[in-house]
Amino acid sequence: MGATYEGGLDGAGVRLALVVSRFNEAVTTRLLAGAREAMTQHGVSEDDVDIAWVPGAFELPLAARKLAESHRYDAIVCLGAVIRGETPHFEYVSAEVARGVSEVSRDTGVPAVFGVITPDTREQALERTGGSRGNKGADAVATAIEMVNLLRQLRPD
Ligand code: INI
Repeated sequence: MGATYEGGLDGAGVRLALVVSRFNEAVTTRLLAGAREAMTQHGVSEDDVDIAWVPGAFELPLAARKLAESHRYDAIVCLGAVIRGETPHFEYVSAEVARGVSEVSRDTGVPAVFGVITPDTREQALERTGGSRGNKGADAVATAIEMVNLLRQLRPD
């Protein structure tokens, strides 16, 4: 039996950049609040976190890429909300953002986490951002920390 690798959720010493979309700000500020709570819970230092705001979810990948390429962060967390019922070009926006964020990870080697919710309605958006179904911003931060710790095991310096 070979080795088993698993990243933990200890955020001490983990440097994060959050990229947050201003579109649907009433929802994305809730994602950000969840992300902040999770960072505190997992021991990420406030000094190790920077935040960049972008106009809409479509702009998340480019800003995430710039931040990843700066080598100043261990992971990038992208937060946004694309609401199906309110977005005529929902499929284009959501698919592009998902692909763009995953390309950042693949191209740079820095984990870029997809903390973008794609609910059918605003009510569902609220449920997923601190309502009955948790907070996807908090989940995204936990994913970022786990990936950073896993990659540190896979590529020890
Ligand atoms: N951006 C979002 O983040 N969520 C949306 O629901 C949305 N809608 O409804 O269109 C949205 N559009 C703006 C888009 O992300 C870009 O900012 C814009 O197209 C300029 O590139």
